[in-house]
Amino acid sequence: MDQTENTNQKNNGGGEKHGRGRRPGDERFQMRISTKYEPLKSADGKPLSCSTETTLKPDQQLELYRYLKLTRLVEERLVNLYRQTKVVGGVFRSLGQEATAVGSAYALQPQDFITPLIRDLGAVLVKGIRPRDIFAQYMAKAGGPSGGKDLNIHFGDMEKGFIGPISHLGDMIPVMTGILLGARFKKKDFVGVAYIGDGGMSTGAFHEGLNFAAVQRLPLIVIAEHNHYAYSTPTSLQTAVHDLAEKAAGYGIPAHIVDGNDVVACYEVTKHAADYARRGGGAVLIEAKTYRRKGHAEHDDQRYVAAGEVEWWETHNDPIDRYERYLLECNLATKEQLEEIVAGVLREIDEDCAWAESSPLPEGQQAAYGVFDNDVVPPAFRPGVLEA
Ligand SMILES: Cc1ncc(C[n+]2csc(CCOP(=O)(O)OP(=O)(O)O)c2C)c(N)n1
Ligand SMILES: [Mg+2]
Repeated sequence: MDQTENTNQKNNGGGEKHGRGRRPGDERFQMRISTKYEPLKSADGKPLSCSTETTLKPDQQLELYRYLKLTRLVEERLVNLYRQTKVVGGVFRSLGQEATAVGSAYALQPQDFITPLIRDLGAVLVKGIRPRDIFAQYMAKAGGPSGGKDLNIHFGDMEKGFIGPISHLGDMIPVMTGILLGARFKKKDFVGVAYIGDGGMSTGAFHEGLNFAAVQRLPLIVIAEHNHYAYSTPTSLQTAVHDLAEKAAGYGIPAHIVDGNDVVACYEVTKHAADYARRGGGAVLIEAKTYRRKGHAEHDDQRYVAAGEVEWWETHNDPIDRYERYLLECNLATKEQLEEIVAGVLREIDEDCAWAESSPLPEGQQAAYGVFDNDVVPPAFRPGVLEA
């Protein structure tokens, strides 16, 4: 496939979109941005639904609904635990953004890798992590994935294909690029999805990682979650581009803009990018336009957000409301079926949360292992120091 096969391209030849400082008609320069899945305004004030053009089978569509609800309800339970001071550290929500993580991860194959960040719990759940692991991890329990040694989403699972974040800014881009280069050397065949926020895209590591992946034509898919804020900084105050997809031009790679609140579109666009990367096309940038309805973390009161903004998104553009509307309008599910799915999710959450709450914290000495290399660290950090 040619890299320029994307439909509805934004390029200066077509006059649709001009890069800053570029002269119209300069044929050397072409922005390869597909807008096929970009957000559309609602027609006649009709409530938004999802893309109806899909290759998803009916049972997969119901499974997607389950993952969306699972993500939201696991996070709601985490907030509940946080308010009871049972969580060690902060709680980061993906409220309003669930479709981006769920839809994109669902488009991957089991051997593919992801590097999820704080808004991507949905992708971790799609990769096969159970709610009990998440609860135990947030409460720093011995039976949690990191055995009580780290917090919230700071854990990975190589078997299931996801790498724990070393940072929430640009750093996972070069990490995933390195993984893909290593895979090429070992003749392993998989694609990698690296998630990144609008703020993280303005850091140096993002640039170096994506540039290298592009030059090497590695099968890297970068999903840029344009959620309007980086901590308290609005996107317009930390980048000069309007569409984050424009940045792809600097690396010579194609880009897509997708409605990040349309789970079907997120699935389709990622599948398209993954097929392209798998066939040897190289790196792809996907900008998912979405909105962060909560603060950076639970402690953040969002005083910097304009009055009514969050409420507008909640009422008019909630990804789960939209997907429910789609499933019902397309006769893919009945209201009762959806309620049954939610009841099943709640049962699983209750069971897993009870298990995690009743699980022990790690023994002090046990928690000191696997943090440093105990053969080379100074004596003060060796586990023995924790003995009474
Ligand atoms: C080097 C460094 N500086 C600052 C932080 C704190 N920090 C974590 S996430 C974040 C903002 C990320 O914003 P964005 O990339 O838009 O992602 P979002 O939270 O919106 O998903 C900041 C400043 C950090 N983790 N590391
Ligand atoms: Mg952001």
